[in-house]
Amino acid sequence: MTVELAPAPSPTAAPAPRPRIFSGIQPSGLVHLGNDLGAIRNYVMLQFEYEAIYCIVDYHALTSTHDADVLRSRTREMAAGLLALGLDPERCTLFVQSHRPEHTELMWLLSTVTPVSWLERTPTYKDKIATQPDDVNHGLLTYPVLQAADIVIYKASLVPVGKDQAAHLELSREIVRAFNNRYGDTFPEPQAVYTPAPVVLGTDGVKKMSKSVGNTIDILGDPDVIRKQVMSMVTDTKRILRTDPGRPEVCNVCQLHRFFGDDYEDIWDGERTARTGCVDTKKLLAQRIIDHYAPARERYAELMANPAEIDGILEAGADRLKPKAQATMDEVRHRMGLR
Ligand code: AQP
Repeated sequence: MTVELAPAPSPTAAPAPRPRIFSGIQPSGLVHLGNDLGAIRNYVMLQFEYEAIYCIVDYHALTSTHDADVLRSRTREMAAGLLALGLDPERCTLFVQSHRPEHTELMWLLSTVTPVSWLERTPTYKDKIATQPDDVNHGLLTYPVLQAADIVIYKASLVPVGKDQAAHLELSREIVRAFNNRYGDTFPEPQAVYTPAPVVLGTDGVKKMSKSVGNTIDILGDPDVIRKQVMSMVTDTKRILRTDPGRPEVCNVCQLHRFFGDDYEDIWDGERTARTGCVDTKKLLAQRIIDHYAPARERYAELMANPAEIDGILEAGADRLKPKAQATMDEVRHRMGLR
């Protein structure tokens, strides 16, 4: 379910509490174009108007990443990436999930109101069974319950996510309803806030862009890598010869041009009339992505050279959230008859 965002409060109005938003991102690799177009752009915008809480979900990443050093460094990289793309620790709270272990206690409590059948029908669970058949761990099945706990422990009402997360968010709402029905009105039902971008497809042009699939465009990576990734993109598969007319509406490269410049209709026209070839269109896209993210790439390098700054921001974020997390847990334990 999507929501209309409330207008910004007028500067003369009495200060009202800002609605709280929450979103999480996995430290499972470098931040990619799908993350930015699908979610991070909203994270940055919303921090100005809402009480924004953003979480690097390392507990979730454990379902696929099993090397401790890799997870630790990816967590720091993800924090640097989010800060470089515009998260401002003065305006939002950025923290690491495992630094607030109350999330996992709440997850257990929520799991007792969650039928297993709801989890088994989750599309991402079915995908994971296919992509990591030798590692179908329990965490993959219960991932949506932890996700619900992440959101509701702060009683967040809005969740900026990519459209690929729609089914998970609906499940969070169902879990909240089940809890509230059994134990009384405790949590608001979280609602998704989407960017205008659809689910961004990966370089293969078929699957959603995803770190675990390896079809990403790593926007904060080396420009040569970005160029290589964009040049490897699958375009309109029916356009065989350079002189064949292209179909921009099914070409992933053409679709991505919508987000990098206001001349995409002209670019689409070039493809339709075979005035331009796929290679030209890809070269242009690669350059635009490289240019667009150049300042963020620079800031990312500065942050990565100063890990103490990143760690300080993450620690301060987790400390700031402690009273909120503990207050929710006190209420939930009381409602459920614990202690
Ligand atoms: N392709 C995408 N299109 C639109 N939005 C996307 N998001 C991710 N991919 C796309 C949004 O980014 C936020 C963080 O998502 P994530 O942590 O689940 O990142 P991921 O790239 O999806 O990670 P993995 O490792 O590849 O995990 P799997 O394969 O398990 O999904 C979310 O708001 C998401 O909607």
